[in-house]
Amino acid sequence: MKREKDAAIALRKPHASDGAAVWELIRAAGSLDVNSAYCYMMLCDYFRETCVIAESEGRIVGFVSAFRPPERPDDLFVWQIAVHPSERGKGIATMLLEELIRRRAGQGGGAWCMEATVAPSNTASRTLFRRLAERYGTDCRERSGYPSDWFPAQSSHEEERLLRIGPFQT
Ligand code: 9YT
Repeated sequence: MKREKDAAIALRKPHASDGAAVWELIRAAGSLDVNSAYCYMMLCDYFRETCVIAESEGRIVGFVSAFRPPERPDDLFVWQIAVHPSERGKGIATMLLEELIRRRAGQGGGAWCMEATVAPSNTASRTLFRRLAERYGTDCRERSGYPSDWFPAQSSHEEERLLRIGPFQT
């Protein structure tokens, strides 16, 4: 049930100058690979059409980065989705993905799929994508993505399972 005191969530495209705040958000989110601040600046600048910022009272509380894979430009690869720990349970991650779907739908071009990789321990993301597929009446298939032994030994990184959600119709 929606809590009355919750401030409204506003969704928008990012600007390069949001990169540092996005970097802070990714660090706070806890379960994601923290890339460089420069990386987030570039995403916010060169990929702003496929990235979404969620704001509450002017504060960045959610972010999704995505891009169209150059060899399969109809599809959308969702790189990272993050919600600040203080803002969880409000459906912000779903709002971010639905905004991506809305934008993609506005671009036409027929059926397309969303892909993402998720570590086995990231049950929140896995549930998020599975529920999204259910709501849109489409599939969420999972297969091996990047095995843990492809990551540097000293990083002890979990495997990343590949989720493919779709097709979505534009
Ligand atoms: C959808 C999502 O957030 N995937 C995370 C992929 C990877 N573990 C990363 O970049 O943090």
